[in-house]
Amino acid sequence: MGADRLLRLLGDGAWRSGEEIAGELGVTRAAVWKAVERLRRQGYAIDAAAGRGYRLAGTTDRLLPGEIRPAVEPRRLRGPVVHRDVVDSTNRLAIDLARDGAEEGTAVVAEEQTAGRGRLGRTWESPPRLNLYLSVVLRPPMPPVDVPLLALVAAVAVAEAIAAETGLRAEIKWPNDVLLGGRKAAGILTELEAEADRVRFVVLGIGVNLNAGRDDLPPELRDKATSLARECGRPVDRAGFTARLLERLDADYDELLAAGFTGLRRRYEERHALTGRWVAVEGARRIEGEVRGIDADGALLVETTAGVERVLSGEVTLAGAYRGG
Ligand code: BT5
Repeated sequence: MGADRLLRLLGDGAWRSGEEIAGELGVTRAAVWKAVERLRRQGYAIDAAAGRGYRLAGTTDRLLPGEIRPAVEPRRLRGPVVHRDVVDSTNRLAIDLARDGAEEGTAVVAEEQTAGRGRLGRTWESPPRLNLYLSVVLRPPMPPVDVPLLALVAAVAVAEAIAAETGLRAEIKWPNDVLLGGRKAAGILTELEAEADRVRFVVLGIGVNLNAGRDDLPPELRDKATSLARECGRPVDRAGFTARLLERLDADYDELLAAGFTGLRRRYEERHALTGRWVAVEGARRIEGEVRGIDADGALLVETTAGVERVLSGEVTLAGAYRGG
C-alpha cells in the first residue's frame, strides 16, 4: 500500500483505528502498520495508542534551509540553500540556477526526485523524505581537464561524513561510489559547463541513502545498495548530516584549490576499496589487472600483464578474489 494514501487519510490529525484505516484503504492491518513505519522513517511523527489507533502528530526532520545550520563560516561555498519538496533532479535545477548566475556554493536540496540522475543516463532512486539529494554549484578556477578531481574530492568528503555519522568504515569505489559493508550508500554525479579552457560552472550532485529501509528501494537494488540507518541501526538526522557534509565539502574544496590534490589523494587512498583487488575495467577497451591506487590526476592505476595502465574513465568490476594477499 502506498504510504501516501495513508498520509492523506491521516491528514486531518484525527485518531483512526487500524481497522478503520484498513477498511477505508482496502488493505490488511499489517499493511497499515508497515505504512505507518515507513512514514515514521520519513520523519512523520505518528502517535499510536491502544484502543484509539493512529494519529498524525506532525512532521519533523525536513531539509528546510533554516534547519541546515553550518557550525562554521564557509570559506568558499557561501551561496544560499534552495529547498524543494519535489523536483525532477536537483542537478537539473542547480544547472538552471547556475546558468542564471547563481553564486558559488548555491545548494539545492529536495525531499524527493522524480527523475534523479545517475551517470551515463542511469537513474538514481530517490524516494521521498528518507535520503539526501543535494546539488552544489561550483565555479572552480581550473581547466576542464581537472574537473574529475572534484568528484574524487567529493567522494572523500562524503565517505568521511558517513564515517563520522555512523562510526562505521565507509569505503570509496573508484571513481566515486561510497560503500558501507560493500554496498552502495552514496553516489556522485558532476555535470560541467565549460569553454575550451575555462570552466563556467560545475554542479556537484550527491545522493546519500540516509534513512531508506530495505523496502524503500526497488527489489533489484536491495542487496546492492544500503543506507546509513540500515547499517548503524538508528535513524539519521538528515538536516544535521547535510550541514556537516556541506562543511566538509567547503573545507576540502578549499584545500584542493589552495594546496592541490596531494593530501586529499592520501585520504582517498586510505578509504579506497579497490586497492590490491583484481578488477576488470570496461572503457574504451577492456582491461584486467590488479589495482595499484590512483595517481596525482585521479586516474585509476591498474597493473596488467602489459604493465601499469592509467584508467581515466570506465566501469570497474571486481573480477575475482584477492591476488597475492
Ligand atoms: C551515481 O551514478 O552513483 C550518481 C548518483 C548521483 C545522484 C545525485 S542525487 C542529487 C543529484 N541530482 C541528481 O539528479 N543526481 C544527483 P551511477 O554511478 O551511474 O550509479 C547509478 C546506479 O546506482 C543505478 O544504475 C543503480 O544500479 C544504482 N542506484 C540507483 N539508485 C540508487 C540508490 N538510491 N542507492 C544506491 N544505488 C542506487
